Amino acid sequence: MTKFAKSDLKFVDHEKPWRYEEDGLTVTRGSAWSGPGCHLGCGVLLHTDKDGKLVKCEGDPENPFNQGRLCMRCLNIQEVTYHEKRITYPMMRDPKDRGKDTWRRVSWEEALDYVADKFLDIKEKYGAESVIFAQGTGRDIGPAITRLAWSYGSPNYTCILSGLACFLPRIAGMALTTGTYMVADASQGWTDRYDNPAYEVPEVLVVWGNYPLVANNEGWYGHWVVDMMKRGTKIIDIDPKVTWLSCNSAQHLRIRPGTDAALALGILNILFEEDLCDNDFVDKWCYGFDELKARAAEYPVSRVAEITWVPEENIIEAARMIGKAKTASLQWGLAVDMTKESLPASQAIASIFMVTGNIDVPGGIIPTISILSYASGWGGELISDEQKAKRIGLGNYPILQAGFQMSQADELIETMESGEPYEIHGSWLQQTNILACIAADPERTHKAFEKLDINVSVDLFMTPTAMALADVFLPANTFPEHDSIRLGDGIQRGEVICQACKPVGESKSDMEINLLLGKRLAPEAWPWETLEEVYDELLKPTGFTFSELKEVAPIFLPLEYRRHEKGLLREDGQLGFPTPTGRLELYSTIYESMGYDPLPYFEEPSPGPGSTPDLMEEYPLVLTTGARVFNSFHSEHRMIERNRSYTPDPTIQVHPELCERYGVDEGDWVWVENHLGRAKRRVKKTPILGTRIVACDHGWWLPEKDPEDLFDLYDVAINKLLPWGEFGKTGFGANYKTNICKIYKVKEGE
Ligand SMILES: Nc1nc2c(c(=O)[nH]1)N[C@H]1C(S)=C(S)[C@@H](COP(=O)(O)OP(=O)(O)OC[C@H]3O[C@@H](n4cnc5c(=O)[nH]c(N)nc54)[C@H](O)[C@@H]3O)O[C@H]1N2
Ligand SMILES: Nc1nc2c(c(=O)[nH]1)N[C@H]1C(S)=C(S)[C@@H](COP(=O)(O)OP(=O)(O)OC[C@H]3O[C@@H](n4cnc5c(=O)[nH]c(N)nc54)[C@H](O)[C@@H]3O)O[C@H]1N2
Ligand code: SF4
Ligand SMILES: [Mo]
Repeated sequence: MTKFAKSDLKFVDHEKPWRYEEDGLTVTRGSAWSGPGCHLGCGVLLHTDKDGKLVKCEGDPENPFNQGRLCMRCLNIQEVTYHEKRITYPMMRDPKDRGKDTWRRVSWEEALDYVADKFLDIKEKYGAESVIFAQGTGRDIGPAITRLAWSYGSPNYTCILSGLACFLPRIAGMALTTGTYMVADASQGWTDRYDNPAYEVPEVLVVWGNYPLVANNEGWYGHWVVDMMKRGTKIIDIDPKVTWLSCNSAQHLRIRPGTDAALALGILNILFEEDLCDNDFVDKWCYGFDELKARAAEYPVSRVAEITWVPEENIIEAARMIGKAKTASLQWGLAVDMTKESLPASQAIASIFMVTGNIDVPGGIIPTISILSYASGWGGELISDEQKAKRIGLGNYPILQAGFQMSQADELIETMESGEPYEIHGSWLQQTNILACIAADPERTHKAFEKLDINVSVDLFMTPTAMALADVFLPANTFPEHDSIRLGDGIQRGEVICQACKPVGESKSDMEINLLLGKRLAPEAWPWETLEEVYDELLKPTGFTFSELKEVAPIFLPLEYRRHEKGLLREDGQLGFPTPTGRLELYSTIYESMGYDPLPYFEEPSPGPGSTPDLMEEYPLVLTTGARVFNSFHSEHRMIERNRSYTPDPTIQVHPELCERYGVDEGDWVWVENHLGRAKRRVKKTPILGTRIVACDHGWWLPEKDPEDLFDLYDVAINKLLPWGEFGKTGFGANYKTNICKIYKVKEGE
């Protein structure tokens, strides 16, 4: 963790206090960095009436990150907060009744006592490792759930995502070779943003496997891309799909899904062949140049064009743009993670920006520093080494030991089924809708969890997951209903979430729920009585109390460029990067010590045209899934009328020529099928993906349908076409975006 004094921290001079009156309403300033709807933290102004009811949510113009901008999920948060389908009190059901709508209302006391008794009983009989604690995408949940798991004694904190294929592969691919995680510098570290004299926009920004305009992923906002374009930045967009951004890019590389590593190695090869590297930077700060050059030589542009479906001239032009730019930066996304060999892909992509000297410079890719790092959890000291060693996947995937705290999800599912090396008996599912969204092969996942003695779901709504599996439902609440914080996680700022309205019904915040259960499971680890005390404790290293932080947030760490030249990146104060060689490792000594290939490589995505030609006869289309849409967050918002109205049905995007070939038309319902399963989709006729690729949205279920049919989940779940167990050699990466399928019309009555 970065060392700093309270006086080092920077903040915005707010004109008004964190809460004030305006036009007969109370305005509460804060952030949305908590569920639902997002995992980011735009600054918000929450307006409540005299009865404490949330009336509207507006963007905070003083917040340097979003500068007043909000997207529809926050603008419409009040429809979520007051939705009639919210579950507002705890409920329980006989475990024999899983899948049946036989819930009964209970008190918090009864629900929490039941969970605590069950968990403590399992711990005594089988060991604490037999209960797993799973979250979905990162929100403010990190500290709450890790402390709960570790204070209870379970090392099995995870998310039920094959190959942990979201963000972690990119973090690992970069952190193991550079010693830190780096982000594109869009001036987000400066409170005065683009106006700061130290900042320069990059000449070129490569947007790779990402659509930030919709996703705003990992706290990196799409509107920044537009801001940078307005200031002169040219875009190289690497995406199979035609989008607004691709149409406004200098180069659009329409890549075949899952071939990003080959493209990156091809670009590297051109940089080497045409002498477009920053030789001085490479000499001083990179390790393994010759080895990488030799590896990249295996990827001549003709071969890369054939693999990636990107024309040779586009690849050459993109490489030259990057190589010749004063500064070139990288904003990458989920598509890099969501292919089996995602780690070498991210290693190859990151190397492009290392050999061109774009690291740690204004507008380039800059090392992140955290105010408080909860990315690695809260309360690691609470769990014994003996218990820690039992984490599923640790033995087989050494990278999990390198600062990553999650269990490997594929191995976990196998463990649940086989009882080897030990039996799993309980689950705690918090902020995650496993069957409808995150898990591969939801039917297999369903069976694996059905075997457990207890499943607990902490959610806002009755989801297919809770309906199918939970014995206890604990009602969480939305960000305007509670206080919370989130600091660090790679982004150099701290935000507070300030309660603005009365909680609906008996709902509670996730941290409060975990505090109440924590007191029952391990009281010595949860000595606090109020949430404010919890947050004061978490904030101690910043020197702020929670109530002080409310006034000044967001807070920023001071930013400097070229920290590697000043000895500011390594614990020992030496110059260079925090890697074993002190340099950016183009050839990874860490991978080598773990027995992995130290250099990046490309492996054909499987299944796919290059790896399973036999399957392509039956399933001739390449299928990518899950590209984000503005109106919903994963499986959320399906019951929120205004949001749902933009995408009323699950869709598949199909080229007009393909429509003709398969005898389908706009609006038709089709089955999307491969060798593993099928799901229903409605045809969206569009040329944006060409004639070899189709795309489906993810996270579908139909809250308007019968709960006992699991809201028709198994008709529409696209993850039925995805297996467990097809993940990368390192334990990271899976094929969520690189699949195959055929399509045919749904018959009447089906
Ligand atoms: N096919 C395919 N599948 C994918 C993807 C893809 O691209 N393609 N993307 C994957 C990725 S990257 C991810 S990260 C996962 C995401 O998977 P999840 O994180 O499981 O997805 P969500 O639908 O956001 O589920 C969150 C659940 O938490 C509830 N919730 C929202 N806010 C709160 C809160 O504050 N407290 C509590 N307790 N509950 C809350 C919501 O109601 C919802 O039921 O999905 C993955 N699934
Ligand atoms: N509105 C909204 N925002 C979200 C989310 C949400 O559900 N809704 N989810 C959040 C989460 S958890 C995440 S992880 C992020 C993800 O957000 P992003 O990183 O943007 O990921 P996607 O939107 O899944 O895909 C981005 C682009 O990759 C392209 N693509 C597909 N396959 C490939 C491929 O193999 N290679 C390349 N180069 N491109 C490919 C798609 O066409 C798409 O345009 O979004 C976050 N933000
Ligand atoms: S990106 Fe959108 S949903 Fe997320 S916090 Fe900002 S406004 Fe809200
Ligand atoms: Mo994600």
